[in-house]
Amino acid sequence: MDYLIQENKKQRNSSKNQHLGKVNFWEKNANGISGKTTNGSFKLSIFREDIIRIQASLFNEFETNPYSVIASPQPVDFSVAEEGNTLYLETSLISVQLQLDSFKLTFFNSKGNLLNEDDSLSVSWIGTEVSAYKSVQEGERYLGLGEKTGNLDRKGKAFTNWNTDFFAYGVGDDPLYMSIPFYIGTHEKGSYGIFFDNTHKTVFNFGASTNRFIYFSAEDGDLDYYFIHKPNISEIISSYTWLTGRMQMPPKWALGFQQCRYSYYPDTEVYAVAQGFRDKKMPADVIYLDIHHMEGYKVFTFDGEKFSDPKAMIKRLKEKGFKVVVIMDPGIKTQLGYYPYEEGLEHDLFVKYPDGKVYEAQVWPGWCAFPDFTKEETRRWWAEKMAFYTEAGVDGFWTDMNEPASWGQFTPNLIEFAYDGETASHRKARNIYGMQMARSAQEGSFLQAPSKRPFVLTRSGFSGIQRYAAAWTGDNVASEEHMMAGIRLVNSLGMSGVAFSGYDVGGFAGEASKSLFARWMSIGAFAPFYRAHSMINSNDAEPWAFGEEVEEISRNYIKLRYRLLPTLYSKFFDRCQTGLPLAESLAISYPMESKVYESAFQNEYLFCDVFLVAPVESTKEITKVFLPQDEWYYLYSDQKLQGDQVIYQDCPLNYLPVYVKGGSIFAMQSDVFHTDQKPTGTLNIHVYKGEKGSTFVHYEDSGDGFDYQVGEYLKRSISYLPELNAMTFEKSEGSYPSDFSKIKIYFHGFTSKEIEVNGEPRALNFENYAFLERLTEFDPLPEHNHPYFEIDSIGFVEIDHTQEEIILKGLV
Ligand code: NBV
Repeated sequence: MDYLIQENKKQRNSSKNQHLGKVNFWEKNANGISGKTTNGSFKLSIFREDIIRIQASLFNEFETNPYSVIASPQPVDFSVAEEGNTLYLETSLISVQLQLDSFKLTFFNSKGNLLNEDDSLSVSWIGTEVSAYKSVQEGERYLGLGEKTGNLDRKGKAFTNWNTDFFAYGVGDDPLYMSIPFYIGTHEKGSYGIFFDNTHKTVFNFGASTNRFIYFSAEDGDLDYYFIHKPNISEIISSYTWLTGRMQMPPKWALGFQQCRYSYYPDTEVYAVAQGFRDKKMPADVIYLDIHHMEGYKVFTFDGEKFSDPKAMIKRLKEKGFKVVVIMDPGIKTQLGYYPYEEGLEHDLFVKYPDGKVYEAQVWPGWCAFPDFTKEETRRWWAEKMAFYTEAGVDGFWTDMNEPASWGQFTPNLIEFAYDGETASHRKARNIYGMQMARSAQEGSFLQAPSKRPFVLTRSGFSGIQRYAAAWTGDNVASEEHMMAGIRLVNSLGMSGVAFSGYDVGGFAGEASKSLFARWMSIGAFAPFYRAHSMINSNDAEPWAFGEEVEEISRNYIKLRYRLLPTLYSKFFDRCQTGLPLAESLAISYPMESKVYESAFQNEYLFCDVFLVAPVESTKEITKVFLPQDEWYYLYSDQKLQGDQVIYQDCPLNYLPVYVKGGSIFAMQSDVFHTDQKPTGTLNIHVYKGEKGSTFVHYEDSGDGFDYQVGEYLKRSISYLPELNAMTFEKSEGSYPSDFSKIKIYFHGFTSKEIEVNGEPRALNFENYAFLERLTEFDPLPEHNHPYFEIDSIGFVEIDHTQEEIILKGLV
């Protein structure tokens, strides 16, 4: 042990702030530079032109972080130069200046605009706690940080990352179940992202109780962060997901409506609920088995009284077009004779105290041991055990309580985890535990059903969780403010790499009013993950349990979701390649527009690139909506609205304010009642006149399995080119036989009566068109009637879905 380490050991025990010190030595290496300072070591590694990793430690070696980052440094041209007190490190997109006497880092874009700058305290320690202090740029706003409550702009607030089971959390509470230490800073001079790769408890303080700086800190471990810069926020998110991974294409059924309850039992009730959807002609794809499916809450068991023949039950559900998702909690009852416990003991698979005794805490089954999912053997063992469920026909897995949760909510920090190779205490391992459980569940699904795409839904997670699972926002509450808060949580998760997420529609805890449930069902139709769920001992909460009006509104929006499946599925495929969110906060495309951050408008988002959703409480009849620059069409009537204005919008319960962006294209199909049902052979393409055009890439495949990876897909770019008054359907790519033999194109906002199709003149046909069905007037009093919107006389043309290029001209 050299002098430096001896000295730092002393310092690390002190409670006084210790700065990294001045740079005494540096050298260039293959990916950047590394060196020594008075008090420690540092390294700047270029991962790509747009990503630089910054590491600093009080020791000579840096800690490895094996879980989140899956990318490695790419060969990149960069330059290094020393001039006076400054070291310059430059790629084509980022230039970093390192002040040698103070270890102060400043980041510029390629035009020399300052993006981000350390405060002079730069990198410092108090004991083991490491912090990076950053100056605040003029007008700077902070976005993202994953599953965090509060405002879209995080300015003025501090947040803690410490995965926490938080039943019925309040809309300002922190921390919740999942930690994603990645945020985006944005100001006049540009935007950047910072991912702090440290699984200890971390804090991000964006100016709470101080006006000098913002900072992020970790209880222990290195300062290890990635600085990302690209001109646009969406590109920054894409870069972050290049680093930490992207979701894998889910099975199509996971995009359908899902019904959950804590808990549906016995089997006859599960059938009744599933049959309810079919009888009521409400589309649905998934039904959940919550913890009552187990015997004494023991994972990998079925309660024989409640579910006498699970295999037969699941088979019958499948015949009705339902998939079954089962809950898995990590706690294993410490009961001799219960095989998972005995196997875990035998093969040393549980989390232990430092003296080797198995750690036990209480959860649903009573005293439990906890599988150490940070150990490969444990993940594999769990994956093998999952045969219990797949053999019964289960299709998807729901990992709950994986923070990990236990009664008492206070896990002793000394317990030890394998941390894949370097034993770590609970302080370092807690935040990563849930993600490793989800990983194991995904591996189990691959192992047990290799020809099916896994579907895992997780409550807890960390950066990179998107590779393994979809996420939901835990135990929310049936209230208007929670409905709105959930939207921000999902939008924030989207900015943090987790594209596939949602909230318990209707609210988990408490009772939703009729109107709240109806509104939530309509908003949920525009969420990436669409599931209704509710708490034990609460009223029935299926979409027909709130009376006829709510039932019809719910049916309308679920059906709209299913008709939109060609758009959703295509966009999911796209997001698997780009890592971008499906529900995009307006801050992503309009970061400099201050209206976007106002409390009245901060919940608005773009869904699937084309729909501006302006969520509104169910208690309102009229609401203010901010339409950003661009042109917009009110979805239901085609009323054209100029952007860059605030409008007053009527928002009766049966119409959620949704607008289509001018110039955009989306695709629809006929009604289906679950995703395995084939639509009629007509693909409906909707194109909206606008000054700017767009391209919609229509993607099809069989909806499950992996044949799409060897060419069994169909992909076709459909573009609207306003400058040429034209639309093009490029030649299709791939060998999947399309579900559609005809294309019907609806022209929204155009006045043409005749167009040209591949050079031949074609007169348009006209019809009235409605996105939602008319509600039945249950109340005979006319003043209680529901409004009904129809687009009058919209022009359309039908063409054959040949795989060859198609050109339409004369669109005015
Ligand atoms: O398994 C029961 C519930 C589940 O329904 C919910 O979605 C989870 O977030 N679970 C939490 C445990 C108990 C909650 C009171």
